[in-house]
Amino acid sequence: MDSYTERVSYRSSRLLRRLLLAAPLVTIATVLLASPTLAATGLNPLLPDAVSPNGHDLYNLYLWISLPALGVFFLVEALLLTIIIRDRRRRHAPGYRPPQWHGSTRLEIAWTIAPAVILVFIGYFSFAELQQDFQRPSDAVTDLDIAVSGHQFGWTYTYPGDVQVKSEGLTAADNPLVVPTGKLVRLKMDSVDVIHGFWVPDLMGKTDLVPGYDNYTWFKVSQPGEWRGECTELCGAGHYTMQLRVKAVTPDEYDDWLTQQKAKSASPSPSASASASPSPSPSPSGSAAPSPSPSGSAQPSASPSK
Ligand SMILES: [Cu+2]
Repeated sequence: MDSYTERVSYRSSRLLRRLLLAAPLVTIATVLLASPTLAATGLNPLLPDAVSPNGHDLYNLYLWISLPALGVFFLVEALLLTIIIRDRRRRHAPGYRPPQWHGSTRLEIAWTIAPAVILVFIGYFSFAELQQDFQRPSDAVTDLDIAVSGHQFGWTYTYPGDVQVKSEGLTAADNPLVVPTGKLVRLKMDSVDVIHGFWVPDLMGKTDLVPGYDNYTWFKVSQPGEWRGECTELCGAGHYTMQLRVKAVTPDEYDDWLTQQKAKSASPSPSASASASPSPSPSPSGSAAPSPSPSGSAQPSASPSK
């Protein structure tokens, strides 16, 4: 390699190194800048907003886990930078050969035990918190029971009085799960086909919807608003369409809304309305509304008789 080529390749590798160094910084800056905008839409790329007790406990858990994680990060980075800067080639004579040694029993024992202790600490608190998230609170404290049923690809919410709301495909924004603020809401979850996952990060941890098995989760939203979520189990080609919206309104608004929904289902409109009628009258839309009968699990694509 002549000296010109050497110079050019040295320069381009320096440029490459600078770009590689800049990339993570630019990414972090972008996420930080976009964070408030995204949070306003109910989607927070950093930490969820935590507007329910479960959400709040999960938020605290994130913070507690972040402490050892940040500690380890800064320790490792500091050691790495020290070695890179202190032992860089330019600081030594040409042909310098560093001392050759390996093995340090004390160090190796320390860096085996320390991470194990940290992981036990994280595991203990995570497990305790997640157990709480799945605990079915006693009926005495539950204000409202809503059944959530998942299917490929959408959600059916059944409210007291058999009022059903269907959120099909990408219609989550139009058909949110409506809940009253300040009330303890218990969700009973199941699925009619494959395993789905219900997750609204601001409100609760993930809960799976398993066919033939009822899972429970609960939450209490402290303020009116709308929060987004997603199905968190890869459940098929339309998985990405299984978006979620939870809308919290004041108890009075909730009562009005429920009355409206009841009236709607009592007089089914001829148009294919998004809210399914609980009566067995034939639905004008092709999708079979899950009726309470066992045959309700029939889903157009899954039914061979169709
Ligand atoms: Cu799903």
